[in-house]
Amino acid sequence: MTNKSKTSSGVENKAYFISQASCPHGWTLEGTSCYHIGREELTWTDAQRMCEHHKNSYLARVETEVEDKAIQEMIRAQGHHSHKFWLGATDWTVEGEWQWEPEGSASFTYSNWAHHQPNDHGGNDNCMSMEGESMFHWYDDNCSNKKKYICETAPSVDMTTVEYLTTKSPSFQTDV
Ligand SMILES: [Ca+2]
Ligand SMILES: [Ca+2]
Ligand SMILES: [Ca+2]
Repeated sequence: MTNKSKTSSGVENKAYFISQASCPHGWTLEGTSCYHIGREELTWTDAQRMCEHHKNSYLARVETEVEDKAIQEMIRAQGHHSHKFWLGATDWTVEGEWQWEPEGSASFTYSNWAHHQPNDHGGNDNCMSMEGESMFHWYDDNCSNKKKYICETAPSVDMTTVEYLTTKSPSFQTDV
């Protein structure tokens, strides 16, 4: 954003507002969120708890294809492409109704399920995982299984205001 004001002496006062998003150390900025790959293998509930304990984050809510691709790219870049990761959705409340947890926190419009998933195998698949060996497609799986996981949190936004005066040369003082 640029804000211009002109004084009669031909001095121009310009102010620029620069906003810069940044993530905590060890987190990766992709688009409008910060992500962290939890490398130890935990149950879904323990993974969600671990995210909450770190930077007040939550298991990743993959709301758009752009976000999905960005997360996949980050996983590949960090060499974890052959692993499985818990994501933040469950159908714990109503079987077959998937939502990002905590319930109602984000709309569930985009999805990237693997073929024949979710299948609620054995009546016990209620948590969502992303599987690197299946081109990062989503599976419903037993929440008690242990997997790596992806945490997501909002970046901190620093606003910097840069202000300076410019003295204009006489030839430019002909503005109406
Ligand atoms: Ca998200
Ligand atoms: Ca289920
Ligand atoms: Ca399944």
